[in-house]
Amino acid sequence: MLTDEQKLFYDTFGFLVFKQAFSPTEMEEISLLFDDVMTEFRYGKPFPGKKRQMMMSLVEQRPALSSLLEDDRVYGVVEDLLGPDFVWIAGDGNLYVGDTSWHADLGNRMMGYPVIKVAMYLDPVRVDAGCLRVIPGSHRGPLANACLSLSGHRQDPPVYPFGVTGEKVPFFPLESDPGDLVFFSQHLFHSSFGGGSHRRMFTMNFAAKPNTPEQAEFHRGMYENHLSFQQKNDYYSTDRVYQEGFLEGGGPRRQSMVRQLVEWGFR
Ligand SMILES: O=C(O)CCC(=O)C(=O)O
Repeated sequence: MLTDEQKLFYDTFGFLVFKQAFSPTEMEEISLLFDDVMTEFRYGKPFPGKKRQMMMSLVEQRPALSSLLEDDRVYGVVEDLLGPDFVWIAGDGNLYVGDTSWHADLGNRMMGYPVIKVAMYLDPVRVDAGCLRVIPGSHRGPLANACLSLSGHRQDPPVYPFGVTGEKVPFFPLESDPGDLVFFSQHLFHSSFGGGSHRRMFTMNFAAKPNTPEQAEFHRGMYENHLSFQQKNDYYSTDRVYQEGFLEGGGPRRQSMVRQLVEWGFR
């Protein structure tokens, strides 16, 4: 499905963007379902716009959203990038408020173990108005190590190792319109600045087939973090990571990506 050039692009720069992968009609449905689920997980209350709302199992909540995992435009690309028997980690639905400072989701953990985030923004996001900014190539090698010091931006008081604030760190903008699909490595440094207080976005996260005890341990750690997040979630608390029935359902593609999770006893 992916060309060799696209795979090389992802390997080298750490991301791939597919413009208008989904039609306006598809996006209308996805958008409505997203709003519906996010509202349900606020017990119908309006979003106050003060603090990010995040819930883990968004795409698991509605069949039309869950089907994205098995859709060629997601599954096919992920399979090409991660190889056979890749595994589902979890998704999340987000209403972002304000800036997201520079970070790589995995920091310097599990370097060399491929983990991908697939993101869909449901409103247009532009360079100084909430689009994802990435540092191309920062997912591996010396640049990955050098970028770790960006975590200083989150210290109190903040530390700016390169002498510039977050907005001034050199980046490539992944501007996005509804229908675009963004794939990026969870080792890639990214941020976003200038977005509003109601930035709608959801993700789907996958990892290559775990083959070592360290990789299995990593998945357990992620699961435990997610579970604890769900239990303490201010908007809606639950003691599961995956929606009831999700791990048992779907077609062969979904079953293949969750089999390992079921064996590990995740729920
Ligand atoms: O869109 C954003 O503000 C940041 C997204 C992000 O950090 C993530 O999905 O890991």
